[in-house]
Amino acid sequence: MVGVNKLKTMYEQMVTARHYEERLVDEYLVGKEPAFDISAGPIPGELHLAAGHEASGAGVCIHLRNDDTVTGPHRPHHIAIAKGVDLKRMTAEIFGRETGLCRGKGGHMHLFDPDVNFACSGIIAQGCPPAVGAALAAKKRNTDAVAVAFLGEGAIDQGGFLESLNLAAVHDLPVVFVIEDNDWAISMPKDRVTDVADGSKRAWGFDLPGVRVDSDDALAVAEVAGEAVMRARDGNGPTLIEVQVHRRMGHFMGDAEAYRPEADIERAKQRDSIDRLADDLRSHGVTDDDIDEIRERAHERVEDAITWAKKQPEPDPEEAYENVFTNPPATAATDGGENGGAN
Ligand SMILES: Cc1ncc(C[n+]2csc(CCOP(=O)(O)OP(=O)(O)O)c2C)c(N)n1
Ligand SMILES: [Mg+2]
Repeated sequence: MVGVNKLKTMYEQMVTARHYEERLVDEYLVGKEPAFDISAGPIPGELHLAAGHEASGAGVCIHLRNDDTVTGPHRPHHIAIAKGVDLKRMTAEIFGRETGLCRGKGGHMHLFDPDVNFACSGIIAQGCPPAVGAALAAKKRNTDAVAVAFLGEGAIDQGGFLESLNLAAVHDLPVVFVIEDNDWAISMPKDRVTDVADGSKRAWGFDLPGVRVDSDDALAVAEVAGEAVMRARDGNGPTLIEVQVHRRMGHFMGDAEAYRPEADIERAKQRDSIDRLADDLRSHGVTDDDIDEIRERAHERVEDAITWAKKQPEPDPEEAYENVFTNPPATAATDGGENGGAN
């Protein structure tokens, strides 16, 4: 049973994530007209928004502590917020500022917050092996920390995911894999890449429990995830969960979605896990005033983070040479590139 206080926390996280992304849309579009130059404006680079995925991040992370590890995909904001990543430093990272989580070098797909053990990556399924590593470390250290890897349904044929399931199973590791099934991998519908409609069945090949949550119902996600996290914490091994979410927007900002049937876009807009959770809260006796107060608090926090981030300094260009595996040879800056530039 997930109590009303946890439901309220989940609601706040989901509202925060949705409003955060609505505000990022405003900021992202600045300077990108008339030609869509993704490097222009205050938020450079790609931006993948997770509106419609919030139930999965909040429903899973409500069971996690700071010492539990989460690895996320290229669409990470809702998960990062639910895991408790510092919203100001995350925003500064997205705006490419010096005080960002990665000193402005990673952007929105590369958010690393060691204080709450969160990481994400633009490479799909990439988070699975590190989550297995974190789970192995927790087990070797005799702690009851767990790890959770989130990935999209478009990533479940990646070798890294399947190898991770195998290692997790064979070593009984405290890890939970969460597939966010939004039916699309960029422009590729799920049924064109797999005959297995229920991705949680992949668990069967590894003799693991697999559970699918058929709708983006945050309460249902929280109940299933609660069992999986407890199973991992109690030393009883991994679980694979698939959650049906929906993509309310394009794959990334600037995606005209010409490939997507209008009816599918409409269907996604009709379903709103945030409204659904508000109804659940009302049925637990939470008043509309309480709900409004939560929304206002979330909106204020988002505004504070964005205002703060925009005031942060840009990194010094020289910093591009720091924290990298290799640097260009000393001559590269002066030889006009004749020697091939970076090695
Ligand atoms: C290993 C790898 N191959 C290809 C890509 C390019 N790519 C970026 S997102 C994406 C689709 C991801 O779909 P899904 O996993 O379902 O996540 P969603 O975007 O739907 O949330 C692809 C193929 C990549 N980032 N990494
Ligand atoms: Mg997808």
